Amino acid sequence: MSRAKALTYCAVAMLVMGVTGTCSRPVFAEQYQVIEVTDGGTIKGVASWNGEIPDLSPFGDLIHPEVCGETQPSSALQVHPQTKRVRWVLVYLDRIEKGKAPAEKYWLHMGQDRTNKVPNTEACQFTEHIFPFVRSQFVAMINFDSILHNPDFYDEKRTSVLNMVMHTPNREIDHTILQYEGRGVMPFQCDIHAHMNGYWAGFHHPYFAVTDVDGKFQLSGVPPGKYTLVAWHEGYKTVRMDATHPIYDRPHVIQKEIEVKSNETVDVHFEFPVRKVTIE
Ligand SMILES: [Cu+2]
Repeated sequence: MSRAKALTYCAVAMLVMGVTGTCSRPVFAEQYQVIEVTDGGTIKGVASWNGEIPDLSPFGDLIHPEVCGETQPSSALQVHPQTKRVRWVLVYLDRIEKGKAPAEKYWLHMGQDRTNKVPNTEACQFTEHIFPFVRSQFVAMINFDSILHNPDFYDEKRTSVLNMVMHTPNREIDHTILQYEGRGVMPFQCDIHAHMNGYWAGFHHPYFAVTDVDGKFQLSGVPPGKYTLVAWHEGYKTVRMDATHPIYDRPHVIQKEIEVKSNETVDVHFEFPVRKVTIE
């Protein structure tokens, strides 16, 4: 029962878009208790695209082409051309009060790790383009590139709540500043490099995942019960520019009611987009 040492976090009414407030206001607080989950089930599945795949223009005229290259693809919509699977979908349980322990820390990597200790890193990119974490835990950031990146985190009103200047390569910086900031899935960006955009979300529980290049996700160790499972994909149509950074239209969100049974697996299929979007 070591895990049953109940950690109770001050946390948030998770991902209620548009809700404001801080953790010190109990009306928005939720509590999460870490328990030993011995009979948990698994939720797994895929996200796929239905219809024509919009062709988003890559970013050109990049600053620091010697590191970043001449162009960079848009991360706003990545659909595999053959399988039509969708990457970068955030899948999460809407509410859960008891369950497995979170990770000790949640990593946001940027740049290319030339030692390959961290897989799938790329120069001038956030490895975790979609960056969920558990608010009670450390957020750890590291920049592998020889040039400066500054992850700038915005809240739901698009006010900067944390601007980290990462000028020293390979130096880890841990903090908990985002613990009480922002509600919902919110943007972050590198202010220097227009193509470096992402989204962050602080949860009070660790039941979330992001779809991989094959559109797959998995949540394990889920206590048996009924849940609302949410799949969130960012908007991908540029509606305006903020300096050199594109601002996209509203996200595509799907909810499904599911039941998890002891030691069983629930298969879920999410199909995007949820509405027709025309890209000129
Ligand atoms: Cu940058």
